[in-house]
Amino acid sequence: MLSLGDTIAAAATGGGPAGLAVVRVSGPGALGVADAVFRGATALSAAPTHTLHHGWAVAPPTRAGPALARLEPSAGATLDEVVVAVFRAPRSYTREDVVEFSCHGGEWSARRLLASLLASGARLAGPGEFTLRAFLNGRLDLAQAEAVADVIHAATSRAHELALSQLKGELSARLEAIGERLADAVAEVEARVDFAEDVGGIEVPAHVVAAIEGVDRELAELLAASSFARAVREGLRVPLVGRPNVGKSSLFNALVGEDRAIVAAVPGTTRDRVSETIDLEGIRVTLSDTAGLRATPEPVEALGIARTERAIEEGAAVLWVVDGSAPLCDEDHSVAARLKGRRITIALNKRDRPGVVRVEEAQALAGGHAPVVAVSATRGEGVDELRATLACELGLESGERSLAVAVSTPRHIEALERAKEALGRGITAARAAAPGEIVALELGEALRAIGEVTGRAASEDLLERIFSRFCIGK
Ligand SMILES: Nc1nc2c(ncn2[C@@H]2O[C@H](COP(=O)(O)OP(=O)(O)OP(=O)(O)O)[C@@H](O)[C@H]2O)c(=O)[nH]1
Ligand SMILES: [Mg+2]
Repeated sequence: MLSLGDTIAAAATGGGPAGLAVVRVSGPGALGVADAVFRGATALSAAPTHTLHHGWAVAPPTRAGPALARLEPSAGATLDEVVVAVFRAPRSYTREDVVEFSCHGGEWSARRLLASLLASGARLAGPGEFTLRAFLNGRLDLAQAEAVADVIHAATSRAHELALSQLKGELSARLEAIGERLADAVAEVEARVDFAEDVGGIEVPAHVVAAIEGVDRELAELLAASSFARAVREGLRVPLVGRPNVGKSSLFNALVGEDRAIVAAVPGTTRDRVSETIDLEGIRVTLSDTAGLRATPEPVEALGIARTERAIEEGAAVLWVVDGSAPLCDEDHSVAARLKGRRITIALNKRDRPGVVRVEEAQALAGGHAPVVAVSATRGEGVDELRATLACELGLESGERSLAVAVSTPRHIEALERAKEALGRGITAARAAAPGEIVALELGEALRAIGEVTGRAASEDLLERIFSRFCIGK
């Protein structure tokens, strides 16, 4: 997969109807391949970098056998009117020669253009291969390359902000700085070890231990902020739960602002889980309406309830809907038992009717700590306040929290946790006056783990795993 010698091509845009589509070619043969299909005022191979050329794309002489050739446009047939951008190495996305064809969007133009470029000698790019080349050629480091996919997939403003900051290299710069300090510490310890070889090992001096502890604190800070950053990147799941007929589906519809779930006066209406995404403080929260929790002999309802239980397990928190207009019953208490240990926000519903359940009572039901918001799902009253309370309970309310340098990817979090563990062992060893060799060994491991994030220490295997998750054309 890590071949750089050949020329790759792929559509960089999706296939739907659109004004434009872009087909990208990269590699040493990019200009030649492009010239085989481009008819304009100048040959692209004679064009300077960063120039635009207008012309026509035409089918090249086909290399396919006669059977295939019949299906393809004959040589010289016009494919589309195009604008071509030329980027010469190293001033391009991949640092190779790159040619980008802008053709008309829709089903056919890009597809035929790509087929023609492949027939002229390009190879179809693998998933993420343009970005992989940008990484291998040193234009981006690994964390930045991964941010490309995050920018593309960002579904909220904050997820986008986070991805852009990583793309700009802010996380990388911080980790490089941390890595350098650690490398200095390793070098100092190793120098002393070498010097003292004959004496039989040395202890690590106090100022080096202090430096290592400083790095450890920085990693701790990054990791502490990572769960919020991860929520920003991936979104959170919150199921609406409660006994049947309390108004879960009604409240779900009110929260998503759409009549998505079926509402009926019959208890046990909802069986399948219905999910919808809302934007809460710039973070994607997937709400799901679930089957009301109760003991039931009905097999289909029981299947629905099993799904509810799974949703409770998977959720970052639960929104517990309680009917405030009817006395609490055994079913409410068994719901309470099932929600033990979960983060809960209570919606005390049907506040348009005479209240029977007091706020304190509802709170006591959930163990005393959960916030309670009185709402009327059918009238849409209290729903904004409920949204705000839920955001607060999920720890999302801090609009000012900086995402400038944040670790949000599970791979990065895992690597930095490993780095921190190794550092912890190194610090313990240093404090216990263990020989410098042992401390250096642990520090080296921490350094390697940090290097996995930026790609300084990335194996081919790791790269394959990362880039195979990209789509073709990126
Ligand atoms: N007065 C009043 N009625 C409500 C309110 N919310 C829901 N209801 C009524 O309560 C009944 C049940 O509502 P649903 O939203 O289907 O309740 P559910 O919790 O999803 O019920 P299951 O799916 O059976 O578990 C319906 O008749 C709703 O119109 C409310 O805020 N005020
Ligand atoms: Mg329902």
